[in-house]
Amino acid sequence: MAYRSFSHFIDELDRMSELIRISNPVATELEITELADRQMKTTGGGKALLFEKPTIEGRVSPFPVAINTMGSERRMARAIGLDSIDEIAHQMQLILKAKPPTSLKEGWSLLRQGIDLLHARPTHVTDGPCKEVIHRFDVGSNFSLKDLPILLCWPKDGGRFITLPTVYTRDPDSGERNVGMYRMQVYDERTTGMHWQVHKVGARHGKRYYERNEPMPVAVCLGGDPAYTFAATAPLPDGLDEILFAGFVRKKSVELIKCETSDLEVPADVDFVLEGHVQPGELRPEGPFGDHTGFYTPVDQYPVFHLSAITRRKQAVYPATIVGVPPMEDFYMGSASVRIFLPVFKMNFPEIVDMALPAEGVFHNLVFVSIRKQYPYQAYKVMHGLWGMGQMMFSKYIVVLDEDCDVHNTSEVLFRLCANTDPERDTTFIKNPNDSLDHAPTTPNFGSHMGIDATRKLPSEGYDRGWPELVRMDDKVKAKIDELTAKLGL
Ligand SMILES: Cc1cc2nc3c(=O)[nH]c(=O)nc-3n(C[C@H](O)[C@H](O)[C@H](O)COP(=O)(O)O)c2cc1C
Ligand SMILES: [Mn+2]
Repeated sequence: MAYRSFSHFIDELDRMSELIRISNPVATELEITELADRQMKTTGGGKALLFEKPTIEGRVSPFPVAINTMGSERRMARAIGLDSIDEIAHQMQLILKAKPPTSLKEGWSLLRQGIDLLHARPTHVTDGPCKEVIHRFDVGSNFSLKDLPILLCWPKDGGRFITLPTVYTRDPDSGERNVGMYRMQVYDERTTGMHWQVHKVGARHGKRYYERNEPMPVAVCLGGDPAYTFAATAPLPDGLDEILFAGFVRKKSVELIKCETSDLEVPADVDFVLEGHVQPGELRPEGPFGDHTGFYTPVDQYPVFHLSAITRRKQAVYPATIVGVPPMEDFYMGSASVRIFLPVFKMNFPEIVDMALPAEGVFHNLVFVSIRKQYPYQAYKVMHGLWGMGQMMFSKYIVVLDEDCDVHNTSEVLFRLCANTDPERDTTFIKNPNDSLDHAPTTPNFGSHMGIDATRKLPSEGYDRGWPELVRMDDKVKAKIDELTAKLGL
């Protein structure tokens, strides 16, 4: 199912009793964060919030703010039109099984073709809701970023940040599109930062424009079908178009429309489009920002985005999220990605049973993976494989467990880890790139990573003491006691 608009999705959340409407004025400066953070810290992710009267320096904004709209398992699934994320994971699996690939590269190309065939190809339109109001700065519009209810998230942030933008760029050589979520610090009415980190596709496109010394057209969308927002965060390989992927997950082709001041295309039903360009070589201090690591990321140099126009719906809703000490909304977005792409991991590593990136590890810090172990040192093979796959390269700690361990139960994982490991024997350290936001490495962007083999050890691994058995009750006794407790009403 696809949504006609971001408001359509918000109405759906309301119908599901997953939304709280707040009609009191609430400040975009810190206050929305505090209310949203309390929801995000509620077990299961709390509710989505719609601030009907957000204020900007005391003035009520004409645009409501929606936040935490994907911040629970249920809302995340509904955001891409599903009751459960597993439906789409299953479809990915079917595509891969239709003609089992022999390599990861072939797997991705198969997925691309499969996704393309499942009526995911975008269509092109010449009019749409995102053009209901057009503010072009070259013809004197004085509408600006100051008119949007952009949040000042945390007390020590360097300014206001657009926190849920989808950033559209093109590879100048191949023409391939990319959509990524990169936060944007507001510098003034028409200028923002562009926080694409060095490993991301936006940065790679940017580098090619710098080398060609050509201004880089960039368009940023806010709102519309939440499938676009999710697709922009998904760890797709470079070259797999997020718009194709969004069309596939929502089972409806995306309608694209040309920008007013560049020839980039964006979905016609989004709430706001910020059009503009990034100038080759121009960098500006960005940050600090209360980040998803739970810490303020320090000031660093990033490209600058100059706006040339804003187009929008008449009744636009401004989408936002906050990041900070976990768990936050992005945990549910990341978990959905892990579930959807688990079939791809399993294709490459058939021994993988399940995988979890617990909230405490903020995606890249901690990975739990369970495997069906057959041969010595298989746990190490899996770690090394994962460290070589896309954004999994950032994983600081990978813990490999036996197939009967529930990796989504951190307490069970810690029990296995403590009980099953000899620290020196069962760990390995490697060198790999680190997430740019990671403040722990001595130098940014690279460092050491640790793998822990918490699986049972085999005699063929030199363990000849006979691995003990886990203490478990008999199934027969369990069944009998189930009956008894039911009878006793316990
Ligand atoms: C709420 C949120 C904020 C994010 N902010 C950034 C950011 O500022 N910079 C960045 O490089 N990645 C950020 N990411 C992660 C990227 O969106 C993610 O790595 C995505 O897969 C990148 O797409 P790409 O491979 O097309 O570049 C953010 C993710 C989320 C969920
Ligand atoms: Mn991408």
